[in-house]
Amino acid sequence: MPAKKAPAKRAARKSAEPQEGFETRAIHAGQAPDAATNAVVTPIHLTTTYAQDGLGGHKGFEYSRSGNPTRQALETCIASLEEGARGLAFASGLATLTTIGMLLEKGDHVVLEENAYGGTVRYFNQIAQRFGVEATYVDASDPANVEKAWRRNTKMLLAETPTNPNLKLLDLERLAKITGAHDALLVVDNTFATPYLQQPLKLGADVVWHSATKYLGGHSDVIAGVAVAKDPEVGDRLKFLQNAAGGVLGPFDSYLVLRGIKTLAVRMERHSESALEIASFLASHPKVTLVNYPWLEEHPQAKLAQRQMRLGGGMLSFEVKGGKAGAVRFLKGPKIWTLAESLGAVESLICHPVSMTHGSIPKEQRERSGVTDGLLRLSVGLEDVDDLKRDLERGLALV
Ligand code: P1T
Repeated sequence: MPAKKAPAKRAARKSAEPQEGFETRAIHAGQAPDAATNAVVTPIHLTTTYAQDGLGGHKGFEYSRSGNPTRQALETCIASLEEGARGLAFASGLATLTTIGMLLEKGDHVVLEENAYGGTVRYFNQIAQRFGVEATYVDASDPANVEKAWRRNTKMLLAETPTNPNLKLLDLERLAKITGAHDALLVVDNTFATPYLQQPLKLGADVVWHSATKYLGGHSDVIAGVAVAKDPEVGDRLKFLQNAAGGVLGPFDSYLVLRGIKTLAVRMERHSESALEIASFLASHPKVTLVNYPWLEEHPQAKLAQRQMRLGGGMLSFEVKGGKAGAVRFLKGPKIWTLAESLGAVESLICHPVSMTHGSIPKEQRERSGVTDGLLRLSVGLEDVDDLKRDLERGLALV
């Protein structure tokens, strides 16, 4: 009957349209001009509450913990960039992780990549354990280690790739086969790569999350986190937890992350270009003993990097002669690079993971995962790359 066929035709035409490109979605997804004023920039809705049209009557928003239009714009945008069913924004990267952790129940077991951000490890070592969730840490770059650690009650595999701070890669397609076979969730921290360089959901992950404090925000001026679920059902469970546990991102901070995301693609191109140049410079320097950067040909997982990522990203780590003493001498040299925690913004930062970002991990666990006393981590910013190299040379001259 014609009346029934017409909608099917329309649907077919619609789905044949190509998806808009990443850069277009970064600028427009969830950010149509404001319905009330036609403002092109998404307004910052500071309201906590919304007028109701009588009992039970509201137009999508009732209280800003449950939903806020500025936060919703960010959540829609990040869901589009990661190509998942639902995006959610939280007060920090770790608030995102703890909310994802609430998908677990007492008696559950998780497997974690051992070379992960120190705060992720601390959460499972010191908090989740108190609620009856046990964690086993493995080198997940070899999927056989994940299989070995698997138990009857394992419900989640937490991956981070590239890892912080050793820039190790995990093969997400292979890990997704393992979690798929066991009906468990593959959760990926995509902070270092960003959706511009890597899309874990397309490689089989169930949930992807970020410290949006880093590249998504991009300017060292906001603490934030986001998660995207591939599947609407998992998205609904996370949405419930976001509201019930309450670690939401505020409207002004949501605006800052939205604004950062608009330039994500061009920033990641330049971060990656400069980081590759700096990694090559360090790799050929006589005072440097190790460089970890996935886009270097000599990186042991260079092939996987090229399959899984678009470019190498802006993070690298390295060691100089003399171990920790050498690193301490090096740190006295640079003037442009700032010694500071965090990463992923316009300015270049150096970090000594053992005394900063990974200080809360027990020494033995830290060393097993390659976080040595002499390791230095660089977040390559957007300054002139020749200035950055000259500045590193100032430190290397002191080693
Ligand atoms: O700091 P917060 O927004 O809560 O995000 C935590 C976090 C999660 N995942 C990764 C990969 C991270 O690097 C971080 C935070 N990292 C630093 C502060 C740092 O200097 O490594």
